[in-house]
Amino acid sequence: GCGGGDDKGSGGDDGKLVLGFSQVGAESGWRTANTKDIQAEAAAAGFELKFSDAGGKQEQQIAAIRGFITQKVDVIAFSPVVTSGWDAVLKEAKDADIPVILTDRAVDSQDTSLYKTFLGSDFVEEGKKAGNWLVKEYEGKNEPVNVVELQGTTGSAPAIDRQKGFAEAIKANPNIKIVKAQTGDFKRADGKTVMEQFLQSTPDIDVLYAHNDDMGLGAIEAIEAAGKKPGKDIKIITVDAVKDGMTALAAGKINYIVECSPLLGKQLMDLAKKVKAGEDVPQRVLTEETTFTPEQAKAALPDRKY
Ligand code: GYE
Repeated sequence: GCGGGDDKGSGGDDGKLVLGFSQVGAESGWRTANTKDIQAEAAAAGFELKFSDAGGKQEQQIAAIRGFITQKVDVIAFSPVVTSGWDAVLKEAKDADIPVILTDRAVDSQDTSLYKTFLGSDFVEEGKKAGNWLVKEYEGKNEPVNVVELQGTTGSAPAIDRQKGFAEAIKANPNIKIVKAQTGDFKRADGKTVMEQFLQSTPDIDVLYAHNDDMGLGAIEAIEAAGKKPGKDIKIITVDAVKDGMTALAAGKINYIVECSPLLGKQLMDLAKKVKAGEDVPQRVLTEETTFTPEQAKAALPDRKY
């Protein structure tokens, strides 16, 4: 640094806080919006951002984090692709005295001193909101309701928790049955191919619950190709509320979306500043979210930023 003794601890040559961020990949519209927001907010905060895209691979995330440790960045943040297998690299960061912020997704490490805080949504709650809507939709009816579930990346926190919350919400209604569940890896193309298989193997699907908008949008293509009407012949519930999802919701092809906000950048930069300064931060920082019906989507779409 060049500002004398008071810039000690700031890793950048020019005294800027250096943030190393390891992103999952670019699997969905949510992820793209999340990446853009983090880049924009890092610039707005005057931080130097070292951004690394892991292409959906845990080994690449671990390598990126090790790289950040070698480069002695001030703060490391990352969105773990899966929940397990992080203890060793988190221990390395801790031993190097570099604070870590979990962003968006959780890890299953028992030792919570391995990271400073976890910023992101409550995915169990999201799954519950999706299930509660479905229960309400079929209230007072006893006919069987056949649900197929397109799950997110296997072993990821949002896939585990959205499955769990949904199952809890519907469990008191034995007529509502999950007849098929498979991963579509949070991707549009996979959502389409898995839905094609569901449609071939299961003739009477009433409802699709997709763990994100992209998989739901891929499934809509498969449903239309099979000569059925998405939103009518098959009701569709998704999570995220990105613009493409909201557009399909407003058009009646999706029936309900549970919001999951990708705009974590501002809160992440504030937390990075604080952990760098050695200030206390809460162990858990939750994002505020809502839900959307088609009418609400129509009203919200003109101002939707992502
Ligand atoms: O819902 C999905 C993305 O971790 C909350 O990851 C995130 C999820 C999001 O691929 O679209």
